[in-house]
Amino acid sequence: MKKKNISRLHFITSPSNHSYMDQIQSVVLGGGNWVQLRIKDAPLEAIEKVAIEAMSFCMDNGATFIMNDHVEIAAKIGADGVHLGKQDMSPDAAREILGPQAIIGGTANTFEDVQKLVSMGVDYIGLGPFRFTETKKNLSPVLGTEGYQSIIDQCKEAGITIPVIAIGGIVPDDLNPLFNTGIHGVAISSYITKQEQPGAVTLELLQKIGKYSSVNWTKFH
Ligand code: TZP
Ligand code: MG
Repeated sequence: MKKKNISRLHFITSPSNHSYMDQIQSVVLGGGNWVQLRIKDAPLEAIEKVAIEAMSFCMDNGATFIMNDHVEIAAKIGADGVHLGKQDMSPDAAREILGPQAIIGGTANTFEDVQKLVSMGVDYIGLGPFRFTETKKNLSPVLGTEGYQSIIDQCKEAGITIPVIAIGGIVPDDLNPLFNTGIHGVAISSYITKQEQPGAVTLELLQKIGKYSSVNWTKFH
C-alpha cells in the first residue's frame, strides 16, 4: 500500500469574505498541498456541490483533499480522506466504507482520545484546541503548549508515533513553540481565510514551517 503522506500544514476552510472555492484556489496556488473542506450549517447538497469542485481542483493541482464530517460525500466523490470528530461516524466504520487507502483523521483533546483513535486505525490525529477560537462551536478545553508537550510525551512513552496535528487559533508566532513540542504539523483556518490573499500567507507559513520540520519543502509538495 502506498505510504500516506501527512502534510505539515493543513488548511481548513471557514466562512470568510472569500468563497470556499476562492479560499482553496488561493491556498493551493500559494503552495498549500492539504485542504480540508469544512462547511457547517449548509444543506448536504450544497456541501456536495462545493466538494466536487474542490476535489477536482485539488486533484489537478496535486493537493490532498479531505472531507470534514461527511463520509458518504467522501465515498461518492472519491476524496483522499475524511476528518472525523467525536460526534461523527467512528473511524473504523468509515474505514469499512472508504477502504485502506483512504486517509482518516480524528479529533482528540486528551491522551486517552489519542489512544482510542489509534486503536481505531486513524492515519493522523487533530489535537486541540491550542487556544480559544471562534471557528469551532462547543470547543473542548484549551491545551496550550504545555498540554501538547504532556500528550506528546505520553505518546512517546507509549510508543505511539502517529502524526499529531495541532489545531485551534494558531498564528505564525505559535509555530516555533508548537513544533518544539514534537508535533508533526499544524491545521490553520481563520488566520488564513481572513487574509485578503490567503495564498500569500500560506506561502509564508510554509516557509516558516520548513524551518521546524525535516521535510524537504522543494516546490512545497
Ligand atoms: N477543531 C478544533 S479547533 C478548530 C477545529 C475545527 C478550528 C480551527 O480553526 P482556527 O480558525 O484556525 O482556529
Ligand atoms: Mg465533525
